[in-house]
Amino acid sequence: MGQRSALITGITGQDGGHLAQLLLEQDYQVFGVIRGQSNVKKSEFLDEYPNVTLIEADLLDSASIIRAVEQADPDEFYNLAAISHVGYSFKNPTLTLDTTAGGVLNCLEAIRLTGRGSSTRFYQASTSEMYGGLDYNRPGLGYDEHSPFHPRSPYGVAKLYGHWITKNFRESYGMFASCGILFNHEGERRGLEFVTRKISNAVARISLGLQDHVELGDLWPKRDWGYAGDYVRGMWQMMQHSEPDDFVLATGETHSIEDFLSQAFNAIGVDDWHPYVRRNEAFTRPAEVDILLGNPAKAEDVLGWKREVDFAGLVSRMVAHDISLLDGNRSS
Ligand code: NAP
Ligand code: F7E
Repeated sequence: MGQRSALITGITGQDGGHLAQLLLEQDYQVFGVIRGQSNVKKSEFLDEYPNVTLIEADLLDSASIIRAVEQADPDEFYNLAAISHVGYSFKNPTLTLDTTAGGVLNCLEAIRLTGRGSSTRFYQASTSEMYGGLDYNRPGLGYDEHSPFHPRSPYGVAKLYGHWITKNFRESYGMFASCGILFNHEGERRGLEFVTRKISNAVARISLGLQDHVELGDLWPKRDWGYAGDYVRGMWQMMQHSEPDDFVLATGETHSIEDFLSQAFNAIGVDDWHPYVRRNEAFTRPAEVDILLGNPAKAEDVLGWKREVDFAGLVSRMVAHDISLLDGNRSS
């Protein structure tokens, strides 16, 4: 078999970086979609991954995605691009709809219209936000591939369209199109706008005397938080499976933001985080997802997927990374 090729949208995002690394290690030829005429992440990305070929395209521009598919001629197409921030999606719902929902259709159509419907395998980044947390009626068991969907944000609603249009292309055209229903996954590459990285970065800055508090919204919601490196391995495993299917990736544990704060502040020797945290309504949402807990039994049984990093390990590696990053910046 010759060298395999993969096209990744969202390559500048958290999962895009982890996935590019995984595929390069496996000797794939990796192509990444990059948008914007002066994307600040471009040179940063190329410094880290000089062997990734970047293609200028935008999920909103269907012709550009067709050209990207023609240039990369991918064996595997990972659609990771999205407006992915839930809070932002309430403020910009139309852009979220066009990107996070319509963008998926543009990718699928690009594969089909370029005659690659039977040769290119497609991965869609579906999400636990499609469940919404309201119908959590099986305490302890968690959401699985058969649980009902009830999205609670423009982001969740848009992702549900992406999920169903991917299944529709599988059923209508026989495409190898799979959806990974991934619960929250975090790590050193997580954007600072997401709560875990916002906390790990603030805790690192507090420990170094660079700030004295952090402003957050609601602290009671619970999430099933795993490590992104484990989850991109699961994406790849879905693409190697004998048939297209949908899989939940999760840890099977759920923790509140308060739990995350305790763990993160413990890592710098602080027992009581309350003096360092202030509430700011700006970080709350019009509708909240109270609790998410996933059941990854199918991925474990069928794909042999297993997460390696646990909650404590995740928090401590994020805090340690942010401390060393800030230390390095201070001394350079
Ligand atoms: P992320 O860090 O927010 O990255 C999003 C990526 O999408 C960025 O590379 C961004 O590029 C790109 N993008 C946005 N709009 C675009 C457009 N119009 N055209 C092309 N690219 C565009 O997201 P992530 O955490 O890596 O997540 C990857 C995917 O998994 C997303 O679809 C997300 O919704 C989904 N997901 C994430 C989680 C999680 O916990 N991380 C869980 C379930 C599902 P720029 O650099 O140009 O902005
Ligand atoms: O919020 C609460 C917030 O923005 C987590 C995305 O990757 O995972 C992510 O979505 C919780 C929510 O992630 C702040 O209200 C409190 O209850 O880190 P988040 P998310 O909304 O769970 C899913 C699976 C995805 O698919 C998404 O793409 O934390 N929270 N205070 C806060 N959240 C933020 N961002 N900032 C705060 O200050």
